[in-house]
Amino acid sequence: MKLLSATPSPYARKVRIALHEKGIPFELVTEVPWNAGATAPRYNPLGKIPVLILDDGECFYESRFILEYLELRFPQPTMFPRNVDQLLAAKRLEVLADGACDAIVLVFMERQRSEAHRSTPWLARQQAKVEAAVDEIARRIDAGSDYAVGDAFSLGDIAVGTLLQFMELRYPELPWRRHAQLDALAQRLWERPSFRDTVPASQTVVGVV
Ligand SMILES: N[C@@H](CCC(=O)N[C@@H](CS)C(=O)NCC(=O)O)C(=O)O
Repeated sequence: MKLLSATPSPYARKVRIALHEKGIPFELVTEVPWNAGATAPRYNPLGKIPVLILDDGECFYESRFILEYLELRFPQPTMFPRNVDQLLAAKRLEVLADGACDAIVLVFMERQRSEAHRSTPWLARQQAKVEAAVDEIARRIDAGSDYAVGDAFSLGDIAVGTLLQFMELRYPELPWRRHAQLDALAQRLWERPSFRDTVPASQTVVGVV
């Protein structure tokens, strides 16, 4: 299978980490989805990466849907806690982390505009979402554990670890390390081979806004 990806994308990175943790071989295809000539619209009507393209041509898009596909088709090792409360906790963390990433992408795009066209209230609205989501994630992770939820690596770790490293790239001014439990979790997660092999990197976006 192939994964259509972009180097800064936290959504593609979630999938790359899950593929790595599950030991599933795949071909990584990297592009800049915002730029002219991007192939994503051929595979995803929404024009977004990540897209997982199976050998028979079937496509899965939207990182959460792709992670569900991987979990259903390749259940071992599991990324979805078997305990229902822990599964719901991990999925909540994913909702919060993905939502924070969405707001950071909007901030990044707004900052691409010239100052005359930039909306200060819009930026403030998105920044407030990121800050509130990070506070809530810090409140909800299992502070006494090595993992975000329960006693095993899961979807919650993938989502939170990915958000925190995306902020290092795109939103370094947010002092998320003031939450000692997030700092400690990040240090542990970022040591994993699946995180070390997928550190986000900038791309040059041309002419979107
Ligand atoms: N909710 C989606 C978000 C995916 C997304 O926003 N991808 C961005 C790159 S980080 C993209 O491809 N944007 C191109 C566009 O919106 O035209 C997911 O989780 O997969």
